[in-house]
Amino acid sequence: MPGVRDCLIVVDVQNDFLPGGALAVPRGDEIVAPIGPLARRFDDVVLTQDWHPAAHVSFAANHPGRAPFGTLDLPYGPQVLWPTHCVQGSAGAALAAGLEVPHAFLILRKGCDPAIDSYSAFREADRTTDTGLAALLKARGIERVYVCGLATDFCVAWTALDARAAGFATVLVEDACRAIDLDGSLAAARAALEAAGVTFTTIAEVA
Ligand code: VGL
Ligand code: ZN
Repeated sequence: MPGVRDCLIVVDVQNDFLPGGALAVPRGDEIVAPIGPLARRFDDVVLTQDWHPAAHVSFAANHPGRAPFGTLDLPYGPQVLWPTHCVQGSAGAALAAGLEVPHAFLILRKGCDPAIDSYSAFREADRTTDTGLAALLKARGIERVYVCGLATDFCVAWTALDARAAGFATVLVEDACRAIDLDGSLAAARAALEAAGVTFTTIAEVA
């Protein structure tokens, strides 16, 4: 049962990641309604919002001749190229209409730097730019982080791995996530999460 030292991070439950959206996660819509009651079990909830400028480096459209879902080598390492998604202020970037978490104390927007992607809510893809979230949670006395949302194998996994790296006990609420699963990315993410000591639970178990 979550207590005062626990925080739930709800990752990127936004229109563009739902069926019909620009970067649709299969069955992503299924988690929207259940996250409401899950989140009510936590006093502290953070929502994240993927929030890119139109000129963002992760958009295939900004690299002439390159197609979505390929990989590009950037100064910070390999970057998957995505369809244009979650452009700042667009309808696709809005939080899903059925996401009912009125008590969330923070909406953390990430991926705002045109030159750096940020799957993780803690650290951008250059692996050095800190969002400040770990320090904020620690200042509020948080010791354990639960993570759910979209997509399991990208923003959820990177957020959970960085929560561990920042010293939080970390629990992934598996049935409150859905995956993109690009070229084995889900299996790879699961292996990395297990190796890092992230544990797994279900909505029903967070009683
Ligand atoms: C995400 C790819 C690109 C995610 C965000 O939320 O998992 N994936 N931007
Ligand atoms: Zn993105």
